[in-house]
Parts: sequence; structure tokens; C-alpha cells
Amino acid sequence: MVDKLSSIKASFEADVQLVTNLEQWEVLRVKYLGRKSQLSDAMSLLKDLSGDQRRDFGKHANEVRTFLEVVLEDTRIALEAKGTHANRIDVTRPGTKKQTGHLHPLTRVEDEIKQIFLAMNFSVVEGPEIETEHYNFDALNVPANHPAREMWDTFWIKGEQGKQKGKTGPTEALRYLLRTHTSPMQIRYMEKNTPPFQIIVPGRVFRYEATDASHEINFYQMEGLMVGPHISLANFKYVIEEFFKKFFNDPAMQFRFRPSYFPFVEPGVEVDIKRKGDSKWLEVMGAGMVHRNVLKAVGYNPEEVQGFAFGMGTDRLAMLKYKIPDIRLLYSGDLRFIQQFKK
Ligand code: FA5
Repeated sequence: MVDKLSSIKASFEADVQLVTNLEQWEVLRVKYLGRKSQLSDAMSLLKDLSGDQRRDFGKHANEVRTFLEVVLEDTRIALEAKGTHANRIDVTRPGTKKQTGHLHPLTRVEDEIKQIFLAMNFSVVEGPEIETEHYNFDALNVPANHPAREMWDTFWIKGEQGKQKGKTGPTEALRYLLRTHTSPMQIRYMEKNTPPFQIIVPGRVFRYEATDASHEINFYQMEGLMVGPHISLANFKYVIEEFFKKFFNDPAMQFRFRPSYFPFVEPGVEVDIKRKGDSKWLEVMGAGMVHRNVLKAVGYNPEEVQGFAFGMGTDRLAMLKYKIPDIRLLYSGDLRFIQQFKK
């Protein structure tokens, strides 16, 4: 009988060496301490033994049971510690990259433009995307049937939408449209503010035209307006040259100011730039001195204050800066394109 206990203990000692995880440990526990274990069988024979034998055997069996319990418990603790250890972060393993959001290239370019003008003491103001015919055209010296309206193919909103309010408003019924440029904000701002001031107006504009690599029906502009006593084209030239040199980080870039026509400025200019490495001139904006008629219509005296205004295509500037070959990529929602602009 005592030999039986010794052999249980020996086989347990051999088996416990092979246990490598908690599942195997549980199997081992059941095998050696469970109700159907050899030890349990041996104990059940106790009742058949005589007094001394029973005492000796019982003592021995209890020692073996205690031994098994202690070793099993130590083994469990060791296995658990090993398991916890395996779950710990291994800092030497390559990590999994977290996908984070970032700004759209157009938002980024708009922010860059704003920062440069803010540093020159301009304020940022915004206006409505749905405009009245009055602010988009009439108040900008483009009355109905004026041929210059052809310059801006327009999305009109059906029906008449009420009477015009405001200093420059006509009395007739109003038509609404999707603004074709950010210039209407020139009028809205001048109606409510007194010079001197300098503002930029970022915003989305719409044109009813065919799309191609450089034309969208929905794109972004950045308007600029500076009004005050003695403001001249020389001020415009300085401000805009400063802006472009900073925007393209090219202090040696060249500029060309060509005469142009926009009904709300006189004289009107088109600005071309040539950067380091550019082989030809690039047209970047329309601009000019605010037309006397426009100043008068908002209640300013053109003898006392003058101003310059400009309007540039934010998309086109983004395309030039980041060498984007097709404007439509900016609106494609193609993540392969967008993710190139992660900072
Ligand atoms: C205007 O919209 C005038 N309001 C600009 C202005 C403001 C002139 C103040 C004088 C004083 P224009 O139609 O040229 O002008 O548009 C200005 C810029 O918008 C263009 O130089 C170009 O960069 C951009 N642009 C015009 N049409 C599109 C288009 N379909 N897609 C993308 N960008 C365009």
C-alpha cells in the first residue's frame, strides 16, 4: 500500500514537469486529486485496514496529498505569472499604426493664406454662399444686361425671394443665386463698416461651367479689400508681393501686373508670378482699385477714401504650391490623394 503511494508521488513528479499551461495544470489536478484519482482510490481502502495499518497508511496518504497540493499550487502560481508576463506589452515589438485625421489640402492652404494676412493686420470675415443678384452683381457695378455678367456663369435659384434691404438695395424684387465670387462681401462689409480697414474673405463659390483639369463648378476664392485715405496701387503691389513671397517661400520671385477688366475696379489688373524654376508666367489673381461707383454706392466719398481689392483662386494656389495636376483631385474624396497631405 505504501508502495502504491510512492508510485503515485513519483508519477506526479514526472507529470508536473511536463505542464506548460493552466489547461494542462487542471488536467493534472483532476488526475491526481480528483474524485477518481489513484489517491482517492487508495484512501477508499483505508476502511478495510486494521488499526495500526490504517494509522500508518492514513498518515502517509495525507503527506502525499499535502505534497501534491503544495506542488500544484506552486505550479499554478508560476504558470499564472508566466501568462501575465506574456500579456505584458513588449516594447521591442513593432507597433500598429493608429489612423489619425488631418486637414484637407484646401483647408491647409486656406489657413496658410490667412496666417500671412493676419500677420499683416488683415481681419478674416465670411459671407453667405447663397447671395442676391444685387450683392453678387448690381452693387459691384454689374447691372442686369451688362455684358460683364457673361464673365460669371451663374447658378440661379428659381423664383423671386423678396425685396432688397440695405443701403445699396434696389426696390424691385430680388433673385437669389449661388455666389460666383467672394466679391459680394466687399459690399456687405463696406455697408456696415467705416474705413480704414483691411479684410480677407475666404469662401466657397460656384460657377455653371464645364469642368476640366483647372476648372471646377464649385471652388474656393480668397477676396482681399483694403480701404482708407491715400490707399493706392503701390500699397496693393507691396501687400501682394509680400504675400506671395511668403506663401511660396521664395523671396526672389518675379511679378507682372497686367491691365485687365473687372467692372468693380478701375484700373483693373491681373497678377502673374514667376517662381524659382518656373519657365513661364503664371496668372494668379484679378485685382484693382475699388471703382468710384462702388465706393459711392456704399456711402463712401471717393475723394476721401480709396481702396484696392483682389480675388484669388485658393484651389489654383494649392495646385501651384503642391504640384497638383488636376483640380478635380481636390474634390474626389480619394484617400490615396488626400493622405499625401498629412503633416
Ligand atoms: C473674380 O472672380 C473676381 N471677383 C476677382 C476680383 C476681385 C477682381 C476683386 C478684382 C477685384 P475671376 O473670375 O478671374 O475673378 O476669378 C478669380 C480666380 O478664381 C481666378 O484667377 C482663378 O484662380 C479662380 N477661378 C476662376 N474660375 C475657376 C474655376 N472654374 N475653377 C477653379 N478656380 C477658378
